[in-house]
Amino acid sequence: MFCYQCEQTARGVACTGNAGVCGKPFDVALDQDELTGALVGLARTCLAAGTRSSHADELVIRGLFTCITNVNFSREAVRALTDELRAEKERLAARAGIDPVEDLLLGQVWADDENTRSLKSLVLFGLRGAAAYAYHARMLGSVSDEAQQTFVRALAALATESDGAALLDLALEVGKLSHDVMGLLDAANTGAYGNPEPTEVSLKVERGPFVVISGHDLRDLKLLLEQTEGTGVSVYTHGEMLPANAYPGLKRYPQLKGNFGTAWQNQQREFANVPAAFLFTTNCLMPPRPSYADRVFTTEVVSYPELVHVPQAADGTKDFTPVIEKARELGGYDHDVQLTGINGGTTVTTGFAHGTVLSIADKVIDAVRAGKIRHFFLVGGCDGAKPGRTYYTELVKRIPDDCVVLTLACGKYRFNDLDLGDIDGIPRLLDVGQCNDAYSAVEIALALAKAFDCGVNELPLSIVLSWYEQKAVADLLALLYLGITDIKLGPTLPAFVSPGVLGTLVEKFDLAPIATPEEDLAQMLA
Ligand code: FS2
Ligand code: SF4
Repeated sequence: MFCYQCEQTARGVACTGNAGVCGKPFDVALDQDELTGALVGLARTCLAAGTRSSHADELVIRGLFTCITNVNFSREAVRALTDELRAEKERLAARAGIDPVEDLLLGQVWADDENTRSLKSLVLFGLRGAAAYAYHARMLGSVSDEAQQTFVRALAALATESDGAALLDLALEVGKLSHDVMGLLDAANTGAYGNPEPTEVSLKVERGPFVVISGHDLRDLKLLLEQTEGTGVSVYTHGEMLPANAYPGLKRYPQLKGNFGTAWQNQQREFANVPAAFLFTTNCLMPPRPSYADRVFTTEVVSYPELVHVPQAADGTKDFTPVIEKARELGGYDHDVQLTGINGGTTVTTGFAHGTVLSIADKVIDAVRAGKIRHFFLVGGCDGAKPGRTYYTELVKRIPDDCVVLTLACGKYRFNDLDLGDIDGIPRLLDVGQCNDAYSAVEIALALAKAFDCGVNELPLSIVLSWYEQKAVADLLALLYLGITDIKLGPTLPAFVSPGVLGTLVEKFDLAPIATPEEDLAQMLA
C-alpha cells in the first residue's frame, strides 16, 4: 500500500506495509486506489460521451468521500462501490456508442515525478474533501451542476494532465469548488434547520439511556431526533456534530442534551465501557476497542467490518431502531455524570456562524474602530494525536485580551472550554461551526473587509490552520483560491507537498509552517 493523504502518515512520509497509522489495512488501501482509478475512468468516459447521469454524479461524490481518512475500512463496501461505478461507466459508454475509457492505475500517480505527484495529490485530496461537503448538501436535496462538472473534469485530469502550471491552476479550481460546495451546504443546512444561534452546550451526561452521534451530517441527527422523540433515550453530539446544538430546528428537541467527549483522536479512551450506543455519520472513526465495539453503528459512507451499518432506504428514510434499542439495552448511567473539556470546563458555547456574527456586525465594527478589538485570529481545523498540537492551546491562551478568536472544526476541542470572556459583550471565543463552516468564516471576513473598505488580506486578521485529513486540504485550497495570503499551517506540513510545490505556495501565497506560539503571535500582531 501507499497512502500519504493525512497528517499522521507514517514517519511523516507515507503509510506502506500492512496497515496505515489510522488502522486502514493494506488491502482496503489498495481497493480504495482501485476505486479512485475507477472514478477517473468514469469521469473520462463522461467527458468522452459528452454527458453525465445523475447516478454517475452521485457515485462520484460517494466514491471520493469513501476514501477520506477514517471513513471506510470495509473491503466489501469499497469493492461493491467500485463495481457500481464500473457498471455505470459501461452503461454511459454504451448509451453514447463509444468505448468506455479505461480506469487509471493509481500506482502511476504515486510513481510520477515528485512535483507532478504532489500537485495531483493536492487535486485529488482536495476533491475528496469537497466531495464530503457535496455529499451532505446532496442529502438535503442540494446539488450543483457546475460543481459536478468540476469534479468530473478534475478527476479526468489526474490521468491526462501533467503540466505543472495547469495542475496548480486545477488545484485552485478545486479550491473554488470547495468554496462553492461549502456555500451550497451552508444554504442547505440553514435552509433546513435555521440559522445557528449562540448556544451554551452542557458536557454533563444525564442518567438514563443515550446515543452519542458523531460526524458532520445534520440530517442524520435530525432523523435520530425524530426517532428518539418520547422514547426516554437522550442524544449527545460528539466531535464535529457539536455545532448542531445551535440550529433551531435541531435544538428544539428536548432529548438533545449536550455534547459527549472531545475530539476524534480521544474516542478509544473516552468510549471505553460507556453504556451507550455510538453512531458515526462520517469521519473520524477509529478502529473500535473490544470494550465498546458491540455498540458502535455506522451509516452513510462510513463502514467498518463487523459493525452494524444503518442503510438509507430508497425513499430516503433510515431506521435507527437498532441504535436506539442498543442504547436502551445498555441503559446509560444510573446517575448524572459531569464530563469536562480538555481544560476542565463543564460547558462549551457554539453557534457563531455568519448569520449571528453579521447580525452584530455594527457592534464588532464599532469595537474595532474604538480600538477595543485589536486583532482577529481564525484558529481552525482538525485535531489529531501529535504532541505538537499543544501549539494551538498555547497560542489561544496567549492571545491578548483585546483580540477575538474565531474557531471551527474539531481542533477547537483543545481550547473551547476555556472562558476567554468578552469585549463589550462580544465573546472573545466564537465557534463558527464545523470544518465546512469555513464558508461562514470567509463570509464574516468578507463582510468585515467590505465595512473597512479593504481586502481580506488588509484586515487585522490572522489565520492559523491545523490540518489532519482531506477536508482541511479542501478548506486550505478554498482560502488560496480566494487569494488569502499569510496562512500558517501546522502541526506539520503535508507529506504530499513536495519542496518544489511548497516553494510555489510560499512564493504565491506566503503560506508558512507554524513556528512557536510566541514567535507566531509576535509576528501576527506586528
Ligand atoms: Fe475533525 Fe475528523 Fe471536520 Fe475532520 S472530526 S479531523 O473529519 O472533518 O475535522
Ligand atoms: Fe496513513 Fe493517513 Fe493514509 Fe491512514 S489515511 S493510511 S494514516 S496516510
